[in-house]
Amino acid sequence: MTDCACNLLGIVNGAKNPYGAAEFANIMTRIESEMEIIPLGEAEAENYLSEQDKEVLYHVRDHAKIDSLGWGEWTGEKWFYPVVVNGENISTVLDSYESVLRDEIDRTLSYKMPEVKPFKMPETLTFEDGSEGYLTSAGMTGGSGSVSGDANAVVAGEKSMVIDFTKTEAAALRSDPEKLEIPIYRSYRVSFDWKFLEVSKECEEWGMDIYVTARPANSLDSDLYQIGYISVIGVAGDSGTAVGELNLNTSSEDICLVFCNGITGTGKLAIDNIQITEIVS
Ligand SMILES: [Ca+2]
Repeated sequence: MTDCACNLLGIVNGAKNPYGAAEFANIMTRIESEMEIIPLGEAEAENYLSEQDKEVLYHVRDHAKIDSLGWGEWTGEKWFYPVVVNGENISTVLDSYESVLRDEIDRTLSYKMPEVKPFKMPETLTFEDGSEGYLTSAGMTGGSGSVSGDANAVVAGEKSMVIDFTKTEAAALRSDPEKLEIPIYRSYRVSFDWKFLEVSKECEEWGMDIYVTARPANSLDSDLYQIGYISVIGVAGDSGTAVGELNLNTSSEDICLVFCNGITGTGKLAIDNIQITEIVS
């Protein structure tokens, strides 16, 4: 174990004797300095970390404000090219970025660990009462969804949701964060029954591709911040059950479950029995 790992272990466990921990780290450092090869990622160390310790360590690693590429807005290219490539004066270059650095320092000092909210599991959406439940087409550019009792459109029971995808690479239906909160830093299993009612000509040979993913409400039509990919592919008449996982290791707020069209054609997909459960590790 490296002294850095010892310190981290001490911090995570709330070291009762920081001076002893520091001395221990010193001894480890001295021993390491006499070693020809310092072992990295000692598997044995894992035994001393609880699941909670690991969660904290992974969170710190994934949200560290400084990495090898720079620090927030203070990226490597801001100093590397002027100083190293163009040979500009180091002091002048650094002085010109004082406000950028100041902003990053302020941001870092005011950083708070995110609150992980509880997930209130919704009931399975069956559409039998005729309502869309927590789903909506508001703000969607790729089509719309509506509950249908048409015998040909029903997947289960007497009513199902029919999504009309009218555009490629666009979303037609989503969950409403006002009605269903999907808290971040949790993992979910999503499942639903589906049936393709119709697909356009270009999809007849290879099938129409639809996918379900999670996107923040302020970026519903972009795959930039999307997480997870539950795929459904088929031609008219094909049916099945889709199951997939969404691991929301993201700081994006107002996460929506989004039904998107792929890159080819248009068509109609009926869905039913949508279940969202949390995966507790
Ligand atoms: Ca139903």
